[in-house]
Formats: sequence, C-alpha cells, structure tokens
Amino acid sequence: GLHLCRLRQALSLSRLLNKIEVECLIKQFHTLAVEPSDRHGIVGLDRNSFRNILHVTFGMTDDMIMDRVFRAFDKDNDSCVSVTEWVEGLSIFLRGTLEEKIKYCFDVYDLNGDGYISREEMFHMLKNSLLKQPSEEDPDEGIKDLVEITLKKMDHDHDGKLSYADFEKAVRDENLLLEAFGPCLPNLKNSMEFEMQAFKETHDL
Ligand SMILES: [Ca+2]
Ligand SMILES: [Ca+2]
Repeated sequence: GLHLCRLRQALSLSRLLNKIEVECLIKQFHTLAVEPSDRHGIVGLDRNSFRNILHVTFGMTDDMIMDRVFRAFDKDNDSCVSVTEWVEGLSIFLRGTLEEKIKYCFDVYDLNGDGYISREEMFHMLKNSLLKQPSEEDPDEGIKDLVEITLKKMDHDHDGKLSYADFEKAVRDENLLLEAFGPCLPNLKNSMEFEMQAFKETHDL
C-alpha cells in the first residue's frame, strides 16, 4: 500500500542508485526513523535524529553545516526528512554527479537561502571551520583576509558575493573548491561503510 507507493516514488526520483540500493536505503530509513506523536503517522527523521546520523555515520561535526544539510535534504521544508527526501539526498551523497554536488554544496553554503554566498556567510563558515586552529593575535583579521582571497579566486563577476554561476565556474576549474567553506559531503570511507551497513541490514547478515 503506502509503503510500495513511497518506494515507487523514491525509485522514480533516483536514477543514480539501482533498485537494490534504493531498497537498502529505504529499509535503513525505517530502522532510523521515528514517528513523533504529533505527526499523525508520517514517518520521518527530525532535525536531531538526522543530525545524529550525519555525525555518527558521516563524521560531520560542524553544527551550522549540519543544520544546512538538514535543510538541503528537507526539500518541502516541513522540518522532517521523509523517505523520498532521504533517498534523493543520499543519491547525491553517494552517487552524485559533479553538477549535483555543486548545486548541493551551494545550497548548504548559502546560509540564508537568498541565492548568494555573501562575505558575511563566508566569514561565519570559515571562522567556524577554522576555530580549532591555533589562535593568532586577531583571528578575525586572518579570516577576513581569507574571505578576500576566496572572493578574488571565486567571484568572477566581481560583485562582492558568490552567485551560483561564480561558484560553479570556480569548482569546475578547481574541484577542491567544492567544499571550500566546510565539509558537507561524506568522505569515501564513510560512504563505503554506510553502503556496507545498509546492505548487511537488508540481507540480515
Ligand atoms: Ca521534508
Ligand atoms: Ca546568502
């Protein structure tokens, strides 16, 4: 019934994963998902359980980035990652093309969702991800310099902020810039462990 319908919906959305992989992800979703009492039967991952997965399974630590990853997955913005949103998001995590990953990272880094990565947003993210480095006399000055260097490298139309076009061009020229403002994609080891786990759970190994 409903489950099959959701499965079919998820399958049609994910051309990147094969049927068995999607089934694994759906099964894993149901072992992780909770059914909050106020949601009337809608099963999903709330912000906390989703962040917990990002942390435990994908090794993410940055609160600001994890919040944005949650929002990037939660396409309909109902504060809950549904099974469809889960499969769709993970297909980008695990099998995304460069273009899909550029779009995803841009959405994560555009903190206020206005279509640009501003100086202030870069400052926040770089400060956040560099906080654990040995402190200089005035760390904020160093981060401001870093923002200006980054803009010089990535702001192709020189309007002082990064549009999607700026970001895309910069990453295509230099792929390492994809996660310039903080890790928001799983690394290879984490992805492989995740897929292995999903496979085992599905086959009751
Ligand atoms: Ca949602
Ligand atoms: Ca913005």
